[in-house]
Amino acid sequence: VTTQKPEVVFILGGPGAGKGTLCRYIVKHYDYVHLSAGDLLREERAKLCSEYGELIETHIRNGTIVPVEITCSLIDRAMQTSKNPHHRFLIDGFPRNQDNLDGWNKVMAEKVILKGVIFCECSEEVCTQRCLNRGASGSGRSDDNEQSLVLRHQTYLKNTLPIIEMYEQQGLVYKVNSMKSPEEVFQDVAEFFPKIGW
Ligand code: UP5
Ligand code: MG
Repeated sequence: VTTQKPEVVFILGGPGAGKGTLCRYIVKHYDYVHLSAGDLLREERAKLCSEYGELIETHIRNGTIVPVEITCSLIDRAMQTSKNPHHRFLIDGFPRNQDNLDGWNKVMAEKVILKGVIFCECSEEVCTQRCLNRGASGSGRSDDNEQSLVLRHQTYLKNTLPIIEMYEQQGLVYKVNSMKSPEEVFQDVAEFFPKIGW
């Protein structure tokens, strides 16, 4: 019924760990909507009328994190305009730091049910190589270069890992080794996903 709160699963992990790829597999098999915070920010940046375009681009290029008010309102809007009648969302690449977490807790946490956090574990070397390969094959992403990747990984270690650890203490984290092939990563997730999602 319409009063039912949306269910949310966060997907976290380093830059290039395979969050987006895993989400694309999950939505093929389960009734979830994939919302990538990074994709939402890149879409917002691309709008000519956006007042945040330059700010977003600076953060993306430097691997730093956009203020939560911007990101959270994009996620909120995307959830509200989604046509999924079951209201289940994979939120990919968020929350990435304490500011993100505080902002989410303030405006969103009460409106949803957080079912769990999938943590894609992947070495820095593999993450970086994946993004460099993607850049070399024409991703067009302004952060798929060596300089940005060093910064992205630093931000991940310093700001995002503590958020994952906090969720881990709450018993919400499901880890997956995302250094395997995409199919294998999905198979591993499929083992525990029904425990999270239903
Ligand atoms: N690939 C994927 N899985 C593979 C596998 N199992 N085996 C072999 N190859 C695999 O994959 C990356 C590449 O690796 C692809 O070429 C893929 O084919 C291959 P992808 O699935 O895209 O990995 P993902 O973890 O999603 O990598 P992404 O680059 O999107 O991660 P980031 O977390 O760095 O990027 P995001 O878009 O989330 O954020 C970008 C920036 O936006 C941030 O640095 C930040 O500046 C900003 N941002 C915020 O400020 N706030 C937010 O809330 C979110 C983002
Ligand atoms: Mg991604």
